[in-house]
Amino acid sequence: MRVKMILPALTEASSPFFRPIKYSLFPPLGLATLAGYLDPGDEVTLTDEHVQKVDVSDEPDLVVIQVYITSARRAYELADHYRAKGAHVCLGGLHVTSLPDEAAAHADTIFCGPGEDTWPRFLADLRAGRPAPRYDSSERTLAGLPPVRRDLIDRRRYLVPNSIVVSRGCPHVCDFCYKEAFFEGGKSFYTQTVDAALGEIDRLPGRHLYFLDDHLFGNARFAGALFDGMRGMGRLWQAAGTVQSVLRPGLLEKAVESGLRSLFVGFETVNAGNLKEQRKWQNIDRDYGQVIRRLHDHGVMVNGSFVFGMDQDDPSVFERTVEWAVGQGIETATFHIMTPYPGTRLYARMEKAGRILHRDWDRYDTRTVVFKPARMTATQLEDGYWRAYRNFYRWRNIARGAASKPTLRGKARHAAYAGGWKKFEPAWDVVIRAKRAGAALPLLESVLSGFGARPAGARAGRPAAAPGERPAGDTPVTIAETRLS
Ligand code: B12
Ligand code: SF4
Repeated sequence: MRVKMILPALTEASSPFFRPIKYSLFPPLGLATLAGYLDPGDEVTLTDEHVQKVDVSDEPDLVVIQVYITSARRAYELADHYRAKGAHVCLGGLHVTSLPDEAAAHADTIFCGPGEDTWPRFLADLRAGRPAPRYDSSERTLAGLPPVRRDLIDRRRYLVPNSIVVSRGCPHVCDFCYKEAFFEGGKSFYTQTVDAALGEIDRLPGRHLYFLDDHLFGNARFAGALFDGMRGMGRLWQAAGTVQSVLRPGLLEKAVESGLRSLFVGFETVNAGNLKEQRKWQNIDRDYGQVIRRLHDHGVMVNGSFVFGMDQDDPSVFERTVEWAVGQGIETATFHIMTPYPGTRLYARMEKAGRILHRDWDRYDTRTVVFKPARMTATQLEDGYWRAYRNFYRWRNIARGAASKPTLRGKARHAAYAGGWKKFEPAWDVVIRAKRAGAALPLLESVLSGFGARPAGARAGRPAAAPGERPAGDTPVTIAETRLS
């Protein structure tokens, strides 16, 4: 069987004019996972439109497309094209799960939820000549997962070819998050076995890893055993974690010893009221400053994630957030405009209140306002979002953040990491066009490792700061107090 797998891109990512590095970071892991279930005799190709053109002149038997909200329009266009040519077209992924009826109009078969149970079932049905129009996932396990078909990925095109997920979902229930809707009908947080995860890590070449798990630290027992197993492997890794998990005693230390050097942390907002509204319980009353100090004390760089436009935000939120983040010495920040994805509780709430402005999914890209904000205009929100990015990444602010690091090496690492993402975009564009994003990986590794330094917290005999411990005279600041007004 000739199988064509496609990860379509949103318009910006395939633009002939300018391509941000973020679209050349990670390969299409979801599709490479599904490819693992195909037969050895199947002829399979995997095209990631973020980094290569889709050749639509071929005649595959089966077309498999992963649909995100921002790439839905393009996904449907490709699906219609291949259906007209007689291929059996499968659509799955987050957006299909949110709006199955919309997707079904463009597919022979749709898939809701994760694919590990439904996809092998479909393949068996297809080979038996009776494929169903819809499959809903209900059995949630990663046991017996076949090896991810990384051989289908052109590693040179990605800055981070070694992306990996060892769990699915998250134990929390934030209102704006995709995950409750996607995992409906079964478990919404589960992990591989530690041995299987270590086995997959072992198969990855090179040194650097990026865990794309929603919450790698979500099951402390699993995470602790994983980090123990990784110790001594010589890895250098990045991941995402919650405020709460950073404060948990012991786990961060193990992570650092096994190679953690940068963590994406969902702070989300500097307004405490927003956290209650969004049911982000795990962040409420946490000392954000302590989280950052603890990470920095262990030599872990912080990518702070912030969402603008929640109902407690007024036009002062942008400056207050940037000022707080720079003052804390956060190395990189990712800002988002709050975006109600269909299927989430946030969307239902907004829709009921008549606050959804349009359903043009292309613009549900977290940079465009798609709902009516409560305490500012849509223009104020969008302008403020861009201003926050510009201000956070001004050289003056990068220098201020770097100055907060105690050593010269630490200052240089901060400046190189923060500057590297946003100040050299034209250089990234050239590298991407030359299909050589992977060539910059040694540079990333060098910066992450602090140019060869061992992080303070990982040094033998030097106890790392425990949660609750703080330098004398340093006043605790909880999220409620981070308001600068
Ligand atoms: C890595 C990542 C990226 C990477 C690369 C994406 C990639 N190569 O796949 C980059 C940086 C490019 C990116 C960009 C964006 N992203 Co992104 N990203 C992720 C992240 C962190 C991990 C994705 C991943 O690899 N998961 C692991 C694999 C194993 O799972 P999976 O891909 O979901 O695949 C499984 C199932 O979905 C299913 N499945 C998927 N497709 C199909 C098809 C069939 C036929 C079947 C049977 C099953 C199936 O089976 C797979 C195995 O279980 C997710 C968070 C998340 N947990 O999903 C956000 C996430 C997908 N991103 C999101 C967003 C909003 C964006 C951006 C718009 C952000 C922005 N402002 O730029 C852009 C645009 C994306 C686009 N192209 O349209 C949202 C999507 C919301 C939505 N409803 O679509 C998420 C969920 C983050 C969030 N919490 O809000 N992203
Ligand atoms: S902690 Fe993150 S991944 Fe988990 S539900 Fe909240 S937003 Fe989603």
